[in-house]
Amino acid sequence: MSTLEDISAFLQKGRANETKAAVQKAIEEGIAAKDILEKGLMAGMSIIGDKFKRNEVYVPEVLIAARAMNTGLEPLKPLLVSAGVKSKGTVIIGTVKGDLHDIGKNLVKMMMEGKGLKVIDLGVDVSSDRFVAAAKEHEADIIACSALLTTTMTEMKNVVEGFKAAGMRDRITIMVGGAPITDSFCTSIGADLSSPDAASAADAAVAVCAKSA
Ligand code: B1M
Repeated sequence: MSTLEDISAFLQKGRANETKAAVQKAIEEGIAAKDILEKGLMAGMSIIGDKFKRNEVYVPEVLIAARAMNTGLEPLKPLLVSAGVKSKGTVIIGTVKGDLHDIGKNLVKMMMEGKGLKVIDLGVDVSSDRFVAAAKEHEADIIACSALLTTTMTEMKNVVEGFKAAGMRDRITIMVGGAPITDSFCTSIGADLSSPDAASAADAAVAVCAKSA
């Protein structure tokens, strides 16, 4: 197996230290940072994402693979910056006000990062005002709102209204997701798109950023 294949395989097994060591080996072999990222780390994460979509792996496997990805990224980050690999776009993510569920939101964040997006995570219990302020500060392309409760999903409408009130609605794509969220709910509150799972959300976010590039 090549070193890039090793990186992908270790990441899929969630073996963080081996992933990092393989990344270091690839750097020493002179493999370009962009290739280590795309053909090693992101290739492995993409396989995990597809398996997750098909229910062939579950949340724990995805979480440990994501942890391996983050560990593997450590030696690569300075090289990526100096090599000028640009992020594909900026996403502000958070679980809406009143809602403390963050496992799904964290998975969406990890999948998005695995696809090369810059993700600013506001955490849980995030108000409309905080989404708007963060979007301004980071010049975001996408707002990604997660909700797990039928009592908090309505808060997503406030996020949409918050961007309208700030005069930013036409410049921002608002994505919504979480177990109770449907396409028709998304349409009814005036959000732009909804995704049923983390891997689809990451694919959709990349497509949005590619269109506006
Ligand atoms: Co809560 N809880 N919980 N809970 N909890 C649910 C959601 C519930 C369905 C359980 C039940 O009754 N069967 C129920 C909601 C009922 C409803 O509203 N219809 C419920 C309730 C009622 C509550 C409390 C009110 C309980 C109480 O206190 N009486 C309370 C509310 C607290 C609050 O938020 N204010 C509460 C608390 C908690 C814990 C703190 C104990 C814990 C959360 C811990 C944490 O997140 N750090 C918890 C948990 C763990 C759950 C269950 C068991 C699991 C949720 C989860 O993490 N699933 C859940 C029951 C269940 O789902 N079986 C339940 C795994 C996760 C990977 O899936 O988050 O759906 P999910 O994310 C998916 C997709 O939805 C999607 O991608 C992810 C991966 O593919 N997705 C997006 C998510 N966000 C997305 C965003 C996107 C796109 C896709 O784009 C932006």
